[in-house]
Amino acid sequence: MRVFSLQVFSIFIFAGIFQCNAQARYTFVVEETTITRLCSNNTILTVNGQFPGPTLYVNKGDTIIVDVINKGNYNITIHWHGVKQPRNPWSDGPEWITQCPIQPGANFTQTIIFSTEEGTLWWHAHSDWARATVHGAVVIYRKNGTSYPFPKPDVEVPIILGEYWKSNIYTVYDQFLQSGGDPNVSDAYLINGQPGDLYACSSPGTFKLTVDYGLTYLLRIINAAMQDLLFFGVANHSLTVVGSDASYTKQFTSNYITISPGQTIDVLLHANQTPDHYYMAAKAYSSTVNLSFDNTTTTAIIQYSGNYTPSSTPPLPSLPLYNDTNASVNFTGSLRSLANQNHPINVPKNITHKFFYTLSVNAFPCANNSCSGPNGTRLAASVNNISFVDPHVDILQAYYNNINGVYGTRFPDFPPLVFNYTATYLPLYLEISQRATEVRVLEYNSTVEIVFQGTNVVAGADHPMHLHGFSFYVVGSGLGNFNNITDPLNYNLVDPPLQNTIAVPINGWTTIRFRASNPGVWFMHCHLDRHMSWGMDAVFIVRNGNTSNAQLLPPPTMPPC
Ligand SMILES: *[C@@H]1O[C@H](CO)[C@@H](O)[C@H](O)[C@H]1NC(C)=O
Ligand SMILES: *[C@@H]1O[C@H](CO)[C@@H](O)[C@H](O)[C@H]1NC(C)=O
Ligand SMILES: *[C@@H]1O[C@H](CO)[C@@H](O)[C@H](O)[C@H]1NC(C)=O
Ligand SMILES: *[C@@H]1O[C@H](CO)[C@@H](O)[C@H](O)[C@H]1NC(C)=O
Ligand SMILES: *[C@@H]1O[C@H](CO)[C@@H](O)[C@H](O)[C@H]1NC(C)=O
Ligand SMILES: *[C@@H]1O[C@H](CO)[C@@H](O)[C@H](O)[C@H]1NC(C)=O
Ligand SMILES: *[C@@H]1O[C@H](CO)[C@@H](O)[C@H](O)[C@H]1NC(C)=O
Ligand SMILES: *[C@@H]1O[C@H](CO)[C@@H](O)[C@H](O)[C@H]1NC(C)=O
Ligand SMILES: *[C@@H]1O[C@H](CO)[C@@H](O)[C@H](O)[C@H]1NC(C)=O
Ligand SMILES: *[C@@H]1O[C@H](CO)[C@@H](O)[C@H](O)[C@H]1NC(C)=O
Ligand SMILES: *[C@@H]1O[C@H](CO)[C@@H](O)[C@H](O)[C@H]1NC(C)=O
Ligand SMILES: *[C@@H]1O[C@H](CO)[C@@H](O)[C@H](O)[C@H]1NC(C)=O
Ligand SMILES: [Cu+2]
Repeated sequence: MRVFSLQVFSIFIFAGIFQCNAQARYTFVVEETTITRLCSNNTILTVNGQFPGPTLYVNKGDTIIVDVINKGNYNITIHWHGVKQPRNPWSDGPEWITQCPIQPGANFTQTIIFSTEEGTLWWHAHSDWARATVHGAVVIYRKNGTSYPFPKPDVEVPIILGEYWKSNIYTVYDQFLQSGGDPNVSDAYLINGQPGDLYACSSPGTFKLTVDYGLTYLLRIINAAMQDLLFFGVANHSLTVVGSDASYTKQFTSNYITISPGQTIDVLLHANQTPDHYYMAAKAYSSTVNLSFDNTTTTAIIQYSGNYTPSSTPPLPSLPLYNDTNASVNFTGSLRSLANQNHPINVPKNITHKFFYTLSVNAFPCANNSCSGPNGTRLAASVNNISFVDPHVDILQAYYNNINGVYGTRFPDFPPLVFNYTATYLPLYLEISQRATEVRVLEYNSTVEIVFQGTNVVAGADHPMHLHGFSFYVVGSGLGNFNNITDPLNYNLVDPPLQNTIAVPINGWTTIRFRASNPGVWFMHCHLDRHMSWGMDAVFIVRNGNTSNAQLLPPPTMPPC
């Protein structure tokens, strides 16, 4: 299948001034493609036949158009992860939240409005589990005339960490829904679409980055995995962190990074070691008790150019143990905004809405204990004990057109029951949640603080929480129960990181703040796909403000429900 991406140059007349605006237009053809990995053929959904999909290169503040054409056999939607899309939820992408899916044979023209983002983001499917293979990088360059807040790297490379099943992802997904248990663990992790040398039959195609001694490489790392936080590192090289989620950070150096599904981390790698070949590697961080997980390691190669005799096998980085929560929390807690004159921060201080959201895995009784969850139960997940149920008409359309009966507006600000959230043993009645489609309506410009509290109901886990439509400041986090007297005293209001995804630590808490200055319907969910599918989701409706630039843009032609 040939693919064309074309540039359309248009002239706008704006406020009496002629502006020559280069508005790029791209075509994303979603289609089935057969690939061979781990010695077996597999038919997967791809964009433009590429896996991972095409990288989008834009400049800060651009608006681009993407024609998404569904030539596959499944419903699809595309989400631009971390792109705030001011006033334009129409093109955000989560199915049943802002649109009905693009059905096979149909198409949808999406407008992607970039604003303050600068650095690395990504795009991915937001329909069932199609994002396993339908994803790609988004590189957002700084505006012309500005410079990086670090020495300009010589070369820039997207590094997409993926998670792969040898079987069709829809088979895995259907079985997961039907059984009521945890999904089958994946067969491999991937770096730029390849598992690497530590798996059988994988060497052909292993990603290799050839480096020149003395140069600096900007690795734009994206965690596109479905179910796991990952540790990543490069043998013998330290990594200098400079950004996360398309926002710059204070620089710090580490031998490894922890990266959540949904998150991006930009690091500088200085090619300053003895010329040789070295592995970069990623593997899971998984600390949930008794949860099986894919404990394999994916690798790619950093190869110095020049004439030398390389060591017989490349050395591997030493990464933290799979259950090393301190290593995970320590890395994530080290992220700090630049918070300087060129990159100021704007943390809301006058909070109008304080929410406390518990994040739990749940378990429902199942007839004859015949489901595959613990003790024959059916697993679920919830926020404030509500397991979100997808409606059959999208919430944005229902809100915009005043369609009744699609959703309720009673999402609770506090959990219905107060208990020791992180106790080792909890009574079984806490395992049942309420299934509902509830949203929280916010007035324009509300200032929101959310304390996410992970619970040990059924089993504690890390929850990478992702908010659409906004970036938020992460002002605090800790292990155990949040203490509403003492913990706020330690909030960082000076240089908190600005993220769109943040891992709430296992049996711990995280506090975020944002200003609801983007009207629309915005999804918030755990970015572990099993938790999202089980209902660890919430929706904000932000109403229009009074001024015209605080109101929703008119809808484009949306896919029919
Ligand atoms: C994969 O498909 C190719 C082309 O159809 C075929 O030649 C090859 O034998 C298949 N490999 C496996 C492992 O099934
Ligand atoms: C998109 O769908 C519309 C309506 O079915 C159709 O008229 C149009 O040709 C399609 N465009 C493409 C590029 O497939
Ligand atoms: C940036 O500006 C320089 C000098 O003004 C110009 O040569 C270059 O083409 C510009 N680059 C882009 C991407 O606009
Ligand atoms: C990883 O998986 C292998 C094979 O199933 C098993 O032997 C090993 O104990 C596992 N390691 C961890 C840390 O779970
Ligand atoms: C992590 O796993 C190792 C090996 O499986 C075990 O010895 C250790 O006690 C575990 N650490 C924690 C904090 O659970
Ligand atoms: C991370 O660990 C280092 C070394 O133990 C320590 O100095 C630092 O304070 C820790 N940072 C966080 C955020 O926990
Ligand atoms: C805080 O915000 C509220 C609501 O917008 C406003 O009425 C109040 O004056 C603000 N307080 C301060 C100290 O800014
Ligand atoms: C909550 O449970 C944890 C873990 O069992 C325990 O350490 C803590 O003391 C308990 N807190 C309260 C207030 O009971
Ligand atoms: C929203 O709040 C910001 C910051 O206080 C203020 O500058 C802006 O005017 C407000 N917008 C509206 C429409 O109230
Ligand atoms: C399974 O049953 C045992 C024994 O009643 C109980 O201790 C355990 O908490 C149950 N697990 C779940 C997840 O319900
Ligand atoms: C603070 O936490 C305590 C104990 O969980 C609870 O009783 C109280 O209502 C909380 N206060 C606020 C303002 O949330
Ligand atoms: C696909 O989308 C259509 C239109 O919204 C919907 O009616 C149908 O149920 C969807 N199919 C699946 C499997 O979700
Ligand atoms: Cu989760």
